[in-house]
Amino acid sequence: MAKTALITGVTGQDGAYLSEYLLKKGYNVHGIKRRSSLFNTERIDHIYQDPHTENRNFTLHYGDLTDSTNLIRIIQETQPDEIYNLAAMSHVGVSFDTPEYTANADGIGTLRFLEAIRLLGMTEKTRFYQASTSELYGLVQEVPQSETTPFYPRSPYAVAKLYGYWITVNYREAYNMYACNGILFNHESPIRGETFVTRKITRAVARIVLGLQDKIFLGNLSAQRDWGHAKDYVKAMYLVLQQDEPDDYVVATGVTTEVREFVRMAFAHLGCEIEFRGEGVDEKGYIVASESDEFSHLLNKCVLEVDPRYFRPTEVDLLIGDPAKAKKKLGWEPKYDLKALVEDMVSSDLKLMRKDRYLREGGYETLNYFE
Ligand code: NDP
Ligand code: GDR
Repeated sequence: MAKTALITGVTGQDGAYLSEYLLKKGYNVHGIKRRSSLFNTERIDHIYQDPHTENRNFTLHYGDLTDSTNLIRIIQETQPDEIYNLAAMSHVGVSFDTPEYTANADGIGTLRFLEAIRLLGMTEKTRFYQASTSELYGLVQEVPQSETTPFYPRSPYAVAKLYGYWITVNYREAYNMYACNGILFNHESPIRGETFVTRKITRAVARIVLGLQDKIFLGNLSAQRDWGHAKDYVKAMYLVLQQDEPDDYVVATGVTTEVREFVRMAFAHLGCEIEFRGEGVDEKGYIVASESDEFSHLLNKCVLEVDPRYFRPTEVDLLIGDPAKAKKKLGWEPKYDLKALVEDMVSSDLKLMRKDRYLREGGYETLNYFE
């Protein structure tokens, strides 16, 4: 019998990769998406199945983490063997602007799911995966960070996720539920949201070299992150729910890199060398060499500036994970290193931006409504 999975956050980066991965494994996949005024299914359009398709194995339901009634109804209707709770207000910077909503969706949203499973009498049938995060570690207590490192969250997002983490552990212990946390470190891809730093960089690098944009403005260039590829990380999510006993796992590469270095690698992939001059808010990036004639117009141009508006009231300076437990117990092994990740993202954005430039040159730009 095919297993049934219910995925929240199905329209997001991880939801899209995980859906495709589970469909390939023969699962019936149900996804919860929010109603929005524009289509928001771009990342899953390639696997979408029309409601009139016979024997369809990918179904979308409208729902929201802040509405328990619909969560209960969807779980009852779909009877999932596995729930992957990936939905969240996932932007750390934005959580300082929307702290109450973030607590409701990311913190209490997790409780709503666990309680729905319990109320429906499905604790024996349904396994639950919670998308926990390396942001829980926050202010550095020890490195590398592992399952036993104390938490010290540094944003409304991380504090909300701390509740999600502990309520998952509590329901496991109190009601003997198969409920697990994947403590995932940053993972990126060509379909990463455009306002996270890696995608903001790869998109801007592509636009700068193609002459569609002059420069990029970034915040803290010295932050260090342990970046992996989302394709590798959704496989770990699946493995977490396939074990004999429920448990919590750190998923990371074990390598950390500064934001500044990510920028250097992104330009380097297109044969451009960037040099950083100055310090703090006065730091700037200049292109000092180019292998390709196509990009020689950038030589000696300032293409990067620091804008303090992107600084966070409290920052997480250094994340580096220890994935030893996931490797040993889950047999998980990432395929992508940072260089391969950067290449994948920059190549994809270069293709997208060439399409943009083609449209611009063809005169197909958006017009003002009243012109
Ligand atoms: P994204 O921001 O790409 O996707 C988030 C998803 O959640 C989107 O589908 C979004 O819908 C949905 N969503 C947001 N709020 C609600 C709500 N109130 N009700 C229902 N759905 C909602 O995140 P990622 O895919 O990158 O991350 C997946 C999960 O993993 C998140 O919980 C994130 O916090 C966590 N995480 C991510 C890491 C990473 O590096 N990517 C690392 C560690 C944890 P819409 O498309 O409509 O906006
Ligand atoms: P993060 O990711 O906060 O780690 O959360 P993000 O890419 O937003 O920031 C990483 C680091 O880069 C610094 N930074 C900037 N960040 C953004 N977004 N924009 C900028 O212009 C910029 N300049 C510098 C940030 O200050 C930070 O130090 C991600 C999310 O996916 C979370 O949901 C997830 O839980 C964690 O990763 C693990």
